[in-house]
Amino acid sequence: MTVVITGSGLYTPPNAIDNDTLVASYNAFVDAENTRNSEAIEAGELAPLAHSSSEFIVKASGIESRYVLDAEGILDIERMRPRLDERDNEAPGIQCEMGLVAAREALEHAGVEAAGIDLVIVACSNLERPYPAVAVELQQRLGAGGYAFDMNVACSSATFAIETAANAIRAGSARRALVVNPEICSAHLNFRDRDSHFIFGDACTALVLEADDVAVSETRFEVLGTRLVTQFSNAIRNNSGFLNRVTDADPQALDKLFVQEGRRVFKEVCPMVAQLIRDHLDSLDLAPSAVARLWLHQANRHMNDLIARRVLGQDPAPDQAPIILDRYANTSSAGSIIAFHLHHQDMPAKAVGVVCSFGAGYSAGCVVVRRC
Ligand code: CO8
Repeated sequence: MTVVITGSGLYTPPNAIDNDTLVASYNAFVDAENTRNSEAIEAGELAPLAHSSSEFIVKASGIESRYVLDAEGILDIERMRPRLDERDNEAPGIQCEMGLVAAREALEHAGVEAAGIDLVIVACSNLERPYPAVAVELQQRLGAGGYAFDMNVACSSATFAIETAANAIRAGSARRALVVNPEICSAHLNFRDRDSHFIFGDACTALVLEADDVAVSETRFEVLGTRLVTQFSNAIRNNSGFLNRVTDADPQALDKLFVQEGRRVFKEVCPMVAQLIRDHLDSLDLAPSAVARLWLHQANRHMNDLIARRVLGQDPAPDQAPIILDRYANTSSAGSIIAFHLHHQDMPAKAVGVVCSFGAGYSAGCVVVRRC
């Protein structure tokens, strides 16, 4: 059974915050804190907070801007977190609403009616509620059939969901699947933390996967193979969870947000990912030179340069490993799919590409595709 990707979609939030604007707000917060603590700082009891800088952010990460659901709450130094309204149970959830936009675009590209979908997977780093599943709500509001469920493998959620969807199609449990990645990373980011306040943005992506014999789209990418790997690490961690209430943990404590050791992640994850891609290509009898495009996870430009060099054995050609994190920042599982969505139309028939995501867990997922 041949499984093909026939459509992709992207929801981009309406508000962009560039580095200068984010840094100005962060630095105003720092100045206010240092003034408030001036006596303790002068007495040597407390170290003053240091300013952030746009130059550092671009140099260390390649990020220049990010899209967010709400900019005002993030930039307000009395709040420094997005302000999203709690919704009535009968109104569409926020992630469902993001998913509807991305899913409808993906369905349009695939030339498929929502009713033709028989599996919906919502896969992302953070879900707005434990149940009912966001995927089941999305299935109903789209008018899709079959079954739906949520899953979370942090930044690797999309590639893990692609494997799950492809396997369901191969097994005959579904003929057409929709994989949707609504990432609201701004809600779990500590905007008061100099080391990480610039890292994330919000976005939602969607892909349609089908059995080749029912697909109608001209643009098809055959899924040649999928390979997943996980290895436990605390280097990226978030302790927010339903047990916080019963352990009497402080729900506002900083460990209930995204926390990472960035350098360690860089050092440990790059070799793991390069090895995963090389082994996967090898198992498919594909030489690295056969790879026309690498749609890599979008966390850090230097990470992507290094991984691309290790996989290809040389620097990638211009556009061979497209970067979208300059405009979107890290959008967790959506990142590699945004890269695919914006950079696949020009590929000729038979060109091979690799979607690869990596992140917390650690987890990494590799999907090798060939344009039909
Ligand atoms: N402005 C100015 N200077 C700064 C700043 C700043 N904002 N921040 C740090 N510095 C300074 C430091 O103080 C340090 O100074 P000194 O050398 O004097 O001590 C210097 O800059 C260097 O600091 P670092 O070593 O921390 O900087 P790096 O060069 O390592 O860059 C990065 C930091 C950009 C974070 C980098 O390490 C990185 O990108 N690492 C990889 C991270 C990664 O890929 N993580 C994946 C996580 S994503 C994921 O899995 C999803 C999880 C779920 C998402 C949930 C949504 C929120």
